[in-house]
Amino acid sequence: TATSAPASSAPIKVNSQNVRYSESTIETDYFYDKTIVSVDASGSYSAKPAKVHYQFKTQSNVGKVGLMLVGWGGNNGSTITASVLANKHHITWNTRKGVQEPNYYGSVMLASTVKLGVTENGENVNVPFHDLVPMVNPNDIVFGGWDISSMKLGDAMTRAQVFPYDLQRQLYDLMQEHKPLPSIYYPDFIAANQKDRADNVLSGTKQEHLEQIRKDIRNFKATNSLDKVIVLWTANTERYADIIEGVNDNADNLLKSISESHDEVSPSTIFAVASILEGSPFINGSPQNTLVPGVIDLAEKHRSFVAGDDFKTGQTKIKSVLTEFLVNAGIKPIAITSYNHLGNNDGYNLSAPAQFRSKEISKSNVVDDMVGANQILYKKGEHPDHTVVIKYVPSVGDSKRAIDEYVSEIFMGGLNTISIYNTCEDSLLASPLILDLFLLADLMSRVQFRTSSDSSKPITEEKWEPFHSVLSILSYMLKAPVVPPNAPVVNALAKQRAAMENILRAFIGLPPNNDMMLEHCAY
Ligand code: NAI
Ligand code: DG6
Repeated sequence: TATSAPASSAPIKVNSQNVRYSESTIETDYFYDKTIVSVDASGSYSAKPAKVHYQFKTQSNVGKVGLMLVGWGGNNGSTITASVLANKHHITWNTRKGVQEPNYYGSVMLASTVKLGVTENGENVNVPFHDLVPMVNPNDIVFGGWDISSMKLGDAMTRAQVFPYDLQRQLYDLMQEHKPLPSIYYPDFIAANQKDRADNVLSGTKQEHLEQIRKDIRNFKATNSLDKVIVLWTANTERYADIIEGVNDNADNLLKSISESHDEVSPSTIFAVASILEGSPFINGSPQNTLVPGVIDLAEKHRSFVAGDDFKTGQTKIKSVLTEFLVNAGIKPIAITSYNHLGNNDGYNLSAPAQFRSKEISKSNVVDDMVGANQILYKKGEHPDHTVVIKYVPSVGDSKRAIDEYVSEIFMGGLNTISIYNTCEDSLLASPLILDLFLLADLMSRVQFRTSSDSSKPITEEKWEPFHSVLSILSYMLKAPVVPPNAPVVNALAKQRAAMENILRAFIGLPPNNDMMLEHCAY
């Protein structure tokens, strides 16, 4: 069958004594450069360059990987499944402008490139991002998942009203072969207006729910002969769970609370716990605090992977670019006012105050790192005014409208106002992020490292370690990145992309990319 595989360059082989290839692994010696700074009593800085020796080992055999979506029958869930099927079967469709080909636009891994290096003549050589290291071909992903709505995926795609009719028509039968598994429904956590959808729900206690979800993951893995399953929450936004001492503050208390069906344990937290216990990476694409301290603690204990929160699609992505530009240009944003309205089921759910509040929180802290890094423009603790408004307007459907105003203080007390109006199909921005999150989570579960604090001495540590359970490398795709304890949160988009790029380069023994272009500085 013809497929629309993501564009690929020739395989990349690194010629270096620091890189060793075997049939199933890529092993590298890597020297991580950093600058250690200390401040003395008089406030003077002392900066000292330092090198840390790492060894990375990447499993190059990707195996067969499944993706289980919670909220499979929603707009994002049905759209990403349909898109991969369209690419896999190379389904084209007629539009008023002509024939449209399927593609993976909007996925950093599948539709963007990175500079691999330069030719002898100093010309840049760019390669597809996903060619840096072995990654799953998206067309090979096996999809599964759960939904509180029993609708089969063909009908769910029709309900979503995202794709044009000619594409829906061709995908319908393929999609209709899939039906979401029954899911966990605690009405207190999502908007009351979702009640009519909930016709596919598990009965029983929270402990029984946990066991059923674990069983579903195991069955899915066995039935499809998978090497790994990744679970991703793209179900409705829940209200925040209260963090209560003795309830969800550590792993043991959380497991006990589940066994007692405690009210503050949300459906998404049960999915996270089930995934951790099954060794499946879990990603939270919604804003609520699914990854309560007890979940992080459990993931650390099981050396399982988690990431979150909330897909970063349009408005916030622009915010994390524009604010970085303004602040790094020495311009001081003093007010960021963001409105958006949308008419899909996500918007309907967010029209309830508790669910809106979760989204308001995840959308509100997205410029903190940029503001906090410039002590010339902002005093300690000072922030621009930041307002977030979301309204439900059914008639616009999935076509979200975002309106933003940035007011900044410029030279000598002047003011600069930038206004942005952005229209986009919400699910077509979010769905490719699901692939990026999946691809990177899978990759990170195939990498191990060991290190020494003194690069002048050989690494004596025998044992290979996985990365920390909280995958902050996924931050580029997430509005409110959860990071390992004590790690700083980075929201600035360019930094997040550079981190992804340079970490992947490290896995194949290449230095971080920079644009110094020293090869062009001589006459
Ligand atoms: P949607 O409302 O179309 O789909 C959500 C699906 O989840 C529905 O089919 C619903 O029946 C199901 N569901 C609700 N509770 C469930 C549970 N406990 N278990 C299983 N299924 C459950 O929403 P959409 O547009 O797909 O968005 C999904 C999530 O992604 C929302 O939380 C949204 O805020 C978040 N998000 C979406 C973005 C976008 O651009 N589309 C961007 C950022 C985040
Ligand atoms: C209204 O804000 C609906 C939301 O689910 C957004 O579409 C989503 O959070 C995307 O937000 P942003 O800021 O990344 O465009």
